Amino acid sequence: MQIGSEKNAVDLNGVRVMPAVLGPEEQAAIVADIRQVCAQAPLMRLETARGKKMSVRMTAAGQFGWVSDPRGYRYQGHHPAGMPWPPIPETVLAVWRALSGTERQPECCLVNFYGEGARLGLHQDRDEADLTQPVLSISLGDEGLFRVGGLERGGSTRSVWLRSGDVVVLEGAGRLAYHGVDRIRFGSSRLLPQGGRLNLTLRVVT
Ligand code: MD6
Ligand code: FE
Repeated sequence: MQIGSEKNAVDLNGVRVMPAVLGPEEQAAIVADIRQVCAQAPLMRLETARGKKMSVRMTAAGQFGWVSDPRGYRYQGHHPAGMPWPPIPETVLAVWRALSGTERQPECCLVNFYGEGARLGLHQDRDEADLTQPVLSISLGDEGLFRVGGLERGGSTRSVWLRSGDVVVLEGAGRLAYHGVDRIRFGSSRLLPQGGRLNLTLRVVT
């Protein structure tokens, strides 16, 4: 797999945004693999701890998946419907190896699907045991408006449109930055014939 360089990387409050890292063929190969993941471990709309259904649909691959329900949120070793999470596809692992900058392997690939109108509120990724390990995300399909703040809620934020093939890494000073997706431009990409945005986040959990 050919993975592009980081020469156009931009820094957003310590968060590394790398535009156009994956070409059309790499993107299509990852989508095909993620379709298999979703066939084995179906996408679902999780409930937040406050009992509201999220607009983003989620599933996962790897030893752990991230789940949320009225009992709270956590990593767990199986899909809420009972099946094990499928392995992380090799096409996705290749992106991690090329760009994460760590020797450790990801233990979770969280799969987020944004249909029309879906969004993801500002949050920190802090449920992992070793916060010196990066989190890497791959954007596929429709464009999404990614908002990045600082280490506290309520500070100033900056936004960037993430396009299909872009990669974001949260590491170092940016590892605990607040971030979220305000909205997507539904139908802006033809990678997913029915529209929508896929975002994969890879993490070391333990
Ligand atoms: C998204 N991304 O782009 C949501 N988290 O749909 C994330 O929540 C995220 O992009 C950790 C690291 C990178 C990310
Ligand atoms: Fe996140």
